[in-house]
Amino acid sequence: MRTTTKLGTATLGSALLLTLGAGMAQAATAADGNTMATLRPVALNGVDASGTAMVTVTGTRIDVTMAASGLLADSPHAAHIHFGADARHECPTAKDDAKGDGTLNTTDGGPAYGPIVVSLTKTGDTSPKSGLAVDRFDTAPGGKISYERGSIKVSPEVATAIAKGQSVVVVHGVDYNHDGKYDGATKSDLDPSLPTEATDPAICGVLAAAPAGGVQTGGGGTSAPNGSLGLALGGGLILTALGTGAFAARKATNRI
Ligand SMILES: [Cu+2]
Repeated sequence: MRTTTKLGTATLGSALLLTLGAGMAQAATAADGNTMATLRPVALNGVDASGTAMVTVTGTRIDVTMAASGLLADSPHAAHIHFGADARHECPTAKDDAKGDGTLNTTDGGPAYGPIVVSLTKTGDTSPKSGLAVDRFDTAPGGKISYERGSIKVSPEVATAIAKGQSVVVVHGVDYNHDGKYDGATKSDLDPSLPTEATDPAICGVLAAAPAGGVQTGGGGTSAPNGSLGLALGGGLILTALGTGAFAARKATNRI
């Protein structure tokens, strides 16, 4: 009886140690990487804007740079990283117009990109709670956003999702009637005190995982026009094929 109990305890202890060990190894290596998104107009919403975003993941810390132009000038543009485990990890298409009114609001976009996981505020909190903190987002002087923020803490799950290329950057704020401000009778699906123009998605891009050094391949940096995406992705794929040995070496280094 006593022997059985001892054996049971020892077995449980070993299993626990193994589980802990595996978890720690995963936390140290799983969530590092560079990602890049080309931001394009969201389907149906008639925005003539574009941009790029880059996110570097280091453990559970992310560093973000984003540039965009063509947005409604001098108006707050909520911007987020979105991710949902059961989302498609994509930008929405015209088929996502569930309400059938000819535009895509944030609810329509949900199945494609999931809920907010990081609020790209300029100051203060960056959690989903700040998703509509309109006084802390970039106001796009001249229609342009030039955003840079480092050391944003995220959960291990979010860090891993971003590094794996499953997250999506969305910049919100659409001036449907081109009158230079957010207005109109339709209220936001997120906050009925705001017009839907203030929160509808304007530009969007999937943060694709890039091999180290692959981000520069397009040659355009943060001002890369839309047309260079194919080149950037193509170059990245070639780099991936060529870089398998280098990647293995880098992985080995990471264990030290
Ligand atoms: Cu968003």
